[in-house]
Amino acid sequence: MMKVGLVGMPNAGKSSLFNALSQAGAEAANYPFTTIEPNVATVPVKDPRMEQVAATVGASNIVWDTIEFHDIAGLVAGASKGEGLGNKFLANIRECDALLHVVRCHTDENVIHPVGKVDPAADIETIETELLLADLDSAERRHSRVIRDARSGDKVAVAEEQWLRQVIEALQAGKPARTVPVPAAAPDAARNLYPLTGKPVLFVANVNEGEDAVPSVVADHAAATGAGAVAISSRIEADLADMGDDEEADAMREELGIGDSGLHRVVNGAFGLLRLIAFFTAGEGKPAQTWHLREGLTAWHAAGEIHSDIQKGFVRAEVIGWEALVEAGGYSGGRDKGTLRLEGRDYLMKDGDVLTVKHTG
Ligand SMILES: Nc1nc2c(ncn2[C@@H]2O[C@H](COP(=O)(O)OP(=O)(O)O)[C@@H](O)[C@H]2O)c(=O)[nH]1
Ligand SMILES: [Mg+2]
Repeated sequence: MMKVGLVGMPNAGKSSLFNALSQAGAEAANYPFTTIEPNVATVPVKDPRMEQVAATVGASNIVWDTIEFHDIAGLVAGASKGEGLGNKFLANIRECDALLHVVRCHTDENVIHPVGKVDPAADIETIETELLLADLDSAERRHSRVIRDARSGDKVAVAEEQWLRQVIEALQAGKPARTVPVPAAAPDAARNLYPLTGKPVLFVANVNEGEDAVPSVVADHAAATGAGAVAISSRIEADLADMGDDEEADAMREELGIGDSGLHRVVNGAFGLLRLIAFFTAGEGKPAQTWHLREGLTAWHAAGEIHSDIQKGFVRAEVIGWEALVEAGGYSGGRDKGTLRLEGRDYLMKDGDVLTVKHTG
């Protein structure tokens, strides 16, 4: 399960977008969202490969992995210093795998702007500053710890210390941590710090009705900071979602020339941002399940996605590519053909692997 958080200035259009994503209208657009809390909605990520895998092994049913969207309200200037409910919001953001940063670009005068002026670049800076300051604080604390190990000559610590110094410099210059590549010699450096500005970001430019281009201030900023960007009109998407799938909504989409592409762009953009690979678990007479993992992680990490106990008791993994499994007609066929392999915990997972973890306990 991946968590995607909606952040942005008050009145930017977060809740409108969230509602659009979670409404029945989204269901009609092939995204059967479920609202599980007022500000949390999930959507299953369908994968046609899984249908073949499940049929091949005779699974009882399919359980789809989900993306959870969180409407995170109230990130305001001063949050990093605990202003308002600052700490709580930052904690919410910390738990997310990626962020949708909603930026008000529409110029509707009926909608109040918190500082009285529509200025996308300034709004982005306000939000990012809070995240940068929170990261600076944790990076400095982590640095003072790691520098001791680095002085003793520990190679990993030396690489991590260098990286932290670069991160601190970047943050001080107003650049997010994701712009500083993690060194090969300290692969866990980012996981140890877990910076808010290290998360992938998709800027959602909330534009005037009838526009569909990302304004250049937003597009340029996204490009300069390794983020993605899409344009939508949150209000129209919310209105359309309210209408559901009826002819009126279709006619309106046609008239506005937006199809159902607005929400598609957001969901696909969010998903693409995460740079995930899919893997599958499937057994006869049991639920087959899809999972997602960051690129470059191992069978041991995959086991942890399934269950912490399975990871703890990891003995070995049986792995077969989904196509090879379908081709062989099942696991025993794969064993005969040699396409089903035994792998250890450091096996690098590939997109489309079907995994069985042998574990103790
Ligand atoms: N004209 C216009 N108004 C919008 C748009 N998106 C949101 N709004 C309005 O702006 C106000 C704040 O939107 P909301 O989604 O609640 O913002 P949030 O504070 O970021 O959650 C509401 O009155 C919305 O109807 C838009 O694309 N165009
Ligand atoms: Mg809101």
